[in-house]
Parts: sequence; C-alpha cells; structure tokens
Amino acid sequence: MQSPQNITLVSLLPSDTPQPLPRPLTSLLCPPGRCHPCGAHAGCTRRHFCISVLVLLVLAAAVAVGVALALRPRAPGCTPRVILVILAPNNQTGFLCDDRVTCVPASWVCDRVSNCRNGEDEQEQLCGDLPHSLPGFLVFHCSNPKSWVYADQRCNGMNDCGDCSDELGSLAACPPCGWQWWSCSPVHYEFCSCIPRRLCRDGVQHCLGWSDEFLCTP
Ligand SMILES: [Ca+2]
Ligand SMILES: [Ca+2]
Repeated sequence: MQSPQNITLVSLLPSDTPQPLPRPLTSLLCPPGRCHPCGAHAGCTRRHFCISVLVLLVLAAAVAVGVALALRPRAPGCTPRVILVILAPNNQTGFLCDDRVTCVPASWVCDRVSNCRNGEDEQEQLCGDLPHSLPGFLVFHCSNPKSWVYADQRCNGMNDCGDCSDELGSLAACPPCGWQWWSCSPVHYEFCSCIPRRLCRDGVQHCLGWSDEFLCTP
C-alpha cells in the first residue's frame, strides 16, 4: 500500500484519461504563452527564471513586513512607556501593563491599588522613590520645584499643584476650557481658570464676576 506521501494528483485521475505531466515550477514563472520547461524553448531563459524568482522574493518580503506591522500589539489611548512620549508629548499618557493591552491612567500608578493583572503598576521598582522612580512621562513638575503631580492631572481643570501651575501658564500649556467648562476667574481654590459647567446657575457664586450665574448656561 502506498504511503500518503506518495499519492499524487495524477494517480487519482481515471486510468483512461491522458496523464498530464506535472509542469515544472520554472515553466510557471516564465512569461505566459512563451515558455515551456526552461532551457527547452528559445523564449524562456535562465534570466527570466532568475528575475521572476527575485520579484517573488521581494513581494513575499513586503507581505511579511506588512503582516508583522498589522499584528503588532497596541493599546488604544495608552501611551507606550517610552516611544510615543517623544512623538506626542501632549497626548494623554498612561502606564501600559505587561499584557500590552491594559492602560492604567498615570494617577493610578503607585496608588496602592493593583490595576494591572500582576500588579506591575505597584511594583517596588516603580514606586520605591517617588517621583524619581517613575518614568518621566507620568510626572508633571509644578512651578514649585518641591511639588509634582501625575501627568493626567495637568490640564484637568483642577488645581492639583496648589498654585495652578498645572493649569495655567507656559509650563502646563493647556488648551482653552472645553465645552463642559465655563471660563472665568474662580472664587474657589480648587479651580484655576474654568469651572465645571454643571455649577452654572446653581444659585452659588463660583466666578468672581458672577458670570456663572448670569451668563453661563449649564
Ligand atoms: Ca494602581
Ligand atoms: Ca490639575
């Protein structure tokens, strides 16, 4: 009995059917209508064969690179620990867990709550000497050299530095108030240049000029 490796397409055809000989690979690579087994026809040369193989190798390499790039793991919305900070310093930053999928907001790192599956966000190497042990992109240094906040506390509307340097000035470089905020000079310490729009017309003064009660619409 034949082993499976010895079974060919030719042997499966009816016995009275003319048995076509398998075409050599080289004949498939030559220009259509011009060639038969290379070397046996004037239109098919070794040069054709080599050029065809070279083209196939280049195409295969291009496809392999494309597939590798498409399959590269990526976590949407999370800044990988080093590379994207250079490319997009104003992008929202986070800590990428070892699973390469879970993105932990900067202020959740070293907060004594494990947010990565294996607790990478709370490891001693990362949290042993705050803020120096943290990657630089997770930290924002306030104008007071002794103060720092997490990167996601910059431009979040709240006075986290205590002197509003995380919300105002060239150090923070924040965009204007978003649509959920109302721009004014707040009377409360917790805000800097915007107040949440939900505080408008609530019967309580939040802006120095009372614009939150007379101009702002929730
Ligand atoms: Ca945490
Ligand atoms: Ca802030």
